[in-house]
Amino acid sequence: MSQNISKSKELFSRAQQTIPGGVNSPVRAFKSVGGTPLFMKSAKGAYMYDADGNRYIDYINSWGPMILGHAHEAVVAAIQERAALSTSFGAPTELEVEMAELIVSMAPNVDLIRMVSSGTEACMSALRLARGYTGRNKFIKFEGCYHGHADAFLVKAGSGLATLNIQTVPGVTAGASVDTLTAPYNSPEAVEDLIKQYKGEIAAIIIEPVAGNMGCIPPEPGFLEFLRNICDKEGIVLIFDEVMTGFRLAAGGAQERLGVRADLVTYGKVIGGGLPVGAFGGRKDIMECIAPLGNVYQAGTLSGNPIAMIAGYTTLKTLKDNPDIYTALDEKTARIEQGVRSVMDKTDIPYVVNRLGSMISVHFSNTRVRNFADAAAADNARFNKLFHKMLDRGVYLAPSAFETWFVSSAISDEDVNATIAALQEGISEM
Ligand code: KE4
Repeated sequence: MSQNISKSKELFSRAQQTIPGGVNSPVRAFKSVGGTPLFMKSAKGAYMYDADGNRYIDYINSWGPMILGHAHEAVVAAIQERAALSTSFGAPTELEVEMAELIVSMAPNVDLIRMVSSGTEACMSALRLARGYTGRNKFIKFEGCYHGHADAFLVKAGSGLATLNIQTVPGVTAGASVDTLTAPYNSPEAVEDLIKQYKGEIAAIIIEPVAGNMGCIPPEPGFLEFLRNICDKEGIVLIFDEVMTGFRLAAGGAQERLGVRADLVTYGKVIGGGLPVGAFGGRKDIMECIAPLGNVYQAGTLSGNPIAMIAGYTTLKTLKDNPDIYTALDEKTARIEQGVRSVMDKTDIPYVVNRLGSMISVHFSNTRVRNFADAAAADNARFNKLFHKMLDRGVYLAPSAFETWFVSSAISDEDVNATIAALQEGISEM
């Protein structure tokens, strides 16, 4: 039962004439799941509408930002009103101060915060800052984690690189990645070995406190605490990349939800409410090394852009003033998990559901999925087939087994029921 997607097909072939691969970000290209990427025309609440008018229950939500659902009245009104006052100044504004104060009031132990325009910029700047603060060069990242596309991070990274199976990225020079050390997620032993081998040389450990770029992989009990302790002992800066988890797992993100404090935190996605925003912040003594206070240079023409700020501010303020949104998000996602289990338990297909809060993923694996190797070893061809079975039934999952599904607060019980019904039908056809 496939939808008519002739307009998307036409737009995709046209797009490929002027845009590499027809998309402005590789994960949108449906490369691993196959088929034609759908071109979206509009969205409202929990639903996206493609160029052919087909409606989809949205589990992408712009890869996380649309936590309140699409075209949220307050966010749209705030953007419309602000746009009339000019879209950019290139000078400081009161709105940026209000945004910084709001984030500091919501996020644990963020003394100072600097706005940028993407998660990539946030992570790139946080790493430079950690290196500048410690005077050390090397850092540890985890296989399958994705921290944006700055050169040093494109080593064993997740998200689109895992989806496209890009092991080494042409153009990332040895010089840019020589100081990048990698360890399997959830492996304290591997981290200990690296720290022993490079004693005194490691500036930072950067981690997605709940991994979302190899499917959803929560930290094993004690893993984040282990990282916190070893960083304290070794004078290493612990960076939580909360671009995905920030303001999603809780108002205070993973730091609040999991009770582990980082030294620096990076944000993106939700803090822009759909507009291009990233940020990095944390301990005062570290953040004070950033220009113009210190010499760790970082800058951006549109950093703190007023339209992006008002979209992010309105989103965060709505979340802060309505904490029951988080309870509801968790409950809805728990119902999705229960529904998946009720369908899958009636089959002989091995599967794993990984979930923490409103981050969830399904892996067709007969072992636990606790790191990238486990996620890569799953029957991802089966996921790719299921993706289209769901899409044909009006349910838009993340188009890769190496991504997390994102739930918005606009999803209704009926939408969850429809999702599970589509899964039931789809699986029975496989
Ligand atoms: P951006 O530069 O795409 O705003 O953020 C990079 C980034 C950093 N850290 C984490 C934990 C992230 O998840 C991301 C971006 N996530 C992907 C999806 N998994 C963005 C989607 C895309 O690349 O189009």
